[in-house]
Amino acid sequence: AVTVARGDYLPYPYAIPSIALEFDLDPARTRVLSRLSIERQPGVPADTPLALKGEDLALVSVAVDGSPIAEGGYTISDGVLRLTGLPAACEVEIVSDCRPAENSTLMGLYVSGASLFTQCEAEGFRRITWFADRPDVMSRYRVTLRGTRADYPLLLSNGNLVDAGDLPDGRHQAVWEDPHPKPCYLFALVAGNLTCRELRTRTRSGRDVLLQVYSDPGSESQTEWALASLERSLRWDEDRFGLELDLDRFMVVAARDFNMGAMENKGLNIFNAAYVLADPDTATDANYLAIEAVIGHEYFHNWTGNRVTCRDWFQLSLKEGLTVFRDQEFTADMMARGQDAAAAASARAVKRIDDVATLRAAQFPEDAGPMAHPIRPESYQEIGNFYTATVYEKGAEVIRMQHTLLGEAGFRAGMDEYFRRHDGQAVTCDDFVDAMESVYRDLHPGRDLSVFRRWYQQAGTPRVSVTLDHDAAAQRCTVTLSQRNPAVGVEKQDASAQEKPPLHIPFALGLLDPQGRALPLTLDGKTQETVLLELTTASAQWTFENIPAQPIPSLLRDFSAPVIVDYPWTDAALALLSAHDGNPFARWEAGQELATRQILANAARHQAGEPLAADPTLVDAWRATLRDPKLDAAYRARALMLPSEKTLAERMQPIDPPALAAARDFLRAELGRQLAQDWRAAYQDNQTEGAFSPAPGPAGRRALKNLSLAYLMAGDAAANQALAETQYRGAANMTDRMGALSALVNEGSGDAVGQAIADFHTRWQHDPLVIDKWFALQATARGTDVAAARALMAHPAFTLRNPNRARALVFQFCLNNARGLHAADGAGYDFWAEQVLALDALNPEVAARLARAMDNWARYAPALRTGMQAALGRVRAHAGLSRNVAEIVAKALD
Ligand code: HT7
Ligand code: ZN
Repeated sequence: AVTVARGDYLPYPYAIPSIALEFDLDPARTRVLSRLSIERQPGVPADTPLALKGEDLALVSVAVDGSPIAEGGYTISDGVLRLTGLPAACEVEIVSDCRPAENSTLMGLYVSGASLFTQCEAEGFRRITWFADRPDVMSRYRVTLRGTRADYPLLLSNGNLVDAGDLPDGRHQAVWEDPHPKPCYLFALVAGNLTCRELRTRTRSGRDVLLQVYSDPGSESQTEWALASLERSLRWDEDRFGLELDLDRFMVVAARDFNMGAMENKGLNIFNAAYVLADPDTATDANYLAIEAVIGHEYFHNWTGNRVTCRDWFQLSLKEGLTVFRDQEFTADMMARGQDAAAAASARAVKRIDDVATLRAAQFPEDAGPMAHPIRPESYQEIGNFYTATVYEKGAEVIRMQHTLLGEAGFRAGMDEYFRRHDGQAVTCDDFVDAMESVYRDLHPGRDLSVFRRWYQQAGTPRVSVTLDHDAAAQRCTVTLSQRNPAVGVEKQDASAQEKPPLHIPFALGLLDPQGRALPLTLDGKTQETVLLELTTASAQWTFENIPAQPIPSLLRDFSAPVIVDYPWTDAALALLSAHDGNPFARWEAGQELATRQILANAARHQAGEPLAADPTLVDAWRATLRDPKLDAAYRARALMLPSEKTLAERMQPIDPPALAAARDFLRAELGRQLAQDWRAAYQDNQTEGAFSPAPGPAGRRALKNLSLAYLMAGDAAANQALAETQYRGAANMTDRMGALSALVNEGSGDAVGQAIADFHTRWQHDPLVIDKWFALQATARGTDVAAARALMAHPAFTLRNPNRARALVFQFCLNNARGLHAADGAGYDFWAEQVLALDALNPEVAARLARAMDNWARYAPALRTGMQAALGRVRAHAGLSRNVAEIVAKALD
């Protein structure tokens, strides 16, 4: 396998300032004519070939300045077309054919339903035409689309529609011009019969713009939220970052078959329909929230990714980490708007909790396993494998730390400087930090971000240990922070690199007195309840005066850095923080830590065959939170949820998922039983009446109500099943219907369970996104084993070809049903291997994501480890494996 290294970057020897593309659209065979203006870069030797990449293309002809080049005048090898002896400036015309209907990879030009779509990031454009398929080659595009009106009444591409009309042969055509030079990964076309919802609005500089959302005919009633989210995104980027839409028209198109969430093609975003379509009957509150976030994310890419793009794919986090940070802030601002200070702080904490929970469940394991990589990777075999939680979510944390270090105004000044320096360019992560550092140096003379830059080159989650020395006589408390950055993943193979240099860690700290009151802390002449300690060395100390008694520390407030904190907590201290910490994030964290300790202790008891126990400290803490009238419902729903099995697994060595699941289930049942009255009260108090709204208030009430139902069912299913059945039947929205169905499927018994499953299917069989929910719920249900998963796969509605459907069933089973996957007979591992191979034959990118389910096999209990390793070995031995899956399994086994 060929490994691409970050250090091997060389500029492309030719500029391609413009490209004219002509498509004769036909699902069986689409002909693409590409006319490239070519200019050799100054200083490049004249005999340097023009090298263009192509994949699964049938070449028809090549011409230079109008003269056909015969075979022999060019070479094709290893997917590269090379032309030599070109004049310093010329026009190259290439005609080739591709086969969209046969393209199951969903990269390049492909068929979904009756429409044609494209996906070019990262390296899909080479499946459309021969080109310099790399992000630093930027061109102006003119695109002509030709097709039959019957099949393709709508012909869309990037930019502005400059011409349209009928053709003499009965077809019609549309001509699009994008005024902004762009890399080819941002090219898009859509052809089909789609319905459109649109609105006109005015940018803050007074330009009229058209916003459009396209989707399948019949789904027009489901696009209102997406369009409104798009308008909110436009306003937010103007307000918070001063960034305005630079196009007359911005289109979002929903595709039923899509490898990821969405794609930010310039002016023509293509979305997975799951992140566009919503109405109260079919979409949950979580779906509404995700749609707003993804619409925002893709819209924000228009500046962070499109106007300023990546020099090479190693810089992916330049656009993705930054844009995730921007979408997180957008959601937080939307959740907090219109609220008083306390409610806004709580709403922001809810968003932060959700993001940190995702990071811990998805990124921490990645950073501790064989695929560990810095947010700016050093090498790859297949770039599609590096659209990871590390590049996206940890990348966002690295941007957030810069925001924390610079403050809101400083960060905004850094962003302004970044755009002033680099608008229209393809740049690196270093260029971004340079812009931020220029502001940081002004704010903190004599300091810089040189240590901070290591976050871009070091993999692994740092550990920060904290000690507190209280001097009662002097009423002084000294806080010591020490960091460790041990080798991870492939680094472990290098004996000389076992410990990496220290990082620049912003560490937000508060101290509470024994009654739980905040202590004022003085740092750098300022007195505050939260201080920001900047740890830039292996260890450092800070001393705080006027601390009469041993304080309780509130550590890493708001999760100010993506690290693991080690501190010798007592349960009593955690209970106090969980009841009193003035920082809502840290308050949530204390409760989670308390629960984590109890679950881990019970998992150990389970392994030893001892009886499990629920400590009253936790039950009391949960009761206090549940009853606290000052806490809003959305926050309580997060605070009362137990840590996920994935987060818990990171704390167990070796990992034993069945023991963890047993311990977590036990605690859930105990909390459900012992607090039954309180859950019942919360269930009653948090009913939502009237017209449905996905706003944070009602969504928070539904979250707490459905959590209460889940606890009640876990505590005593027989006593509460009628409640779940009534809720299922009477549900006025999908959140409540799914909440009830989930409680029934996971905890219920008798005919009512099967009847509810059947009823749900009958009601929603016409809506693929709802049927995905139906599959996912059953795939992750407590009783679903491999045989049940296989039975679900035999359902006529199941297909591996549709990524959403594959994700709903196969991925959900392999990634979120630990009991099923880790069954003692190894059947789960056989199932996984079989599905990876079946998917790989269709769609390597999606298959490689499933392949990652075995990443951390070496950290599992011995009885499981051998089966996981053997399954990986079987996949690796399979002939004809894609580059995508081969890289994942090789790294897992090496
Ligand atoms: N920038 C987009 C990445 C993406 C993608 C990558 C590989 C294969 C298919 C893909 N679809 C979209 C998504 C984003 O981060 O906005
Ligand atoms: Zn993105």
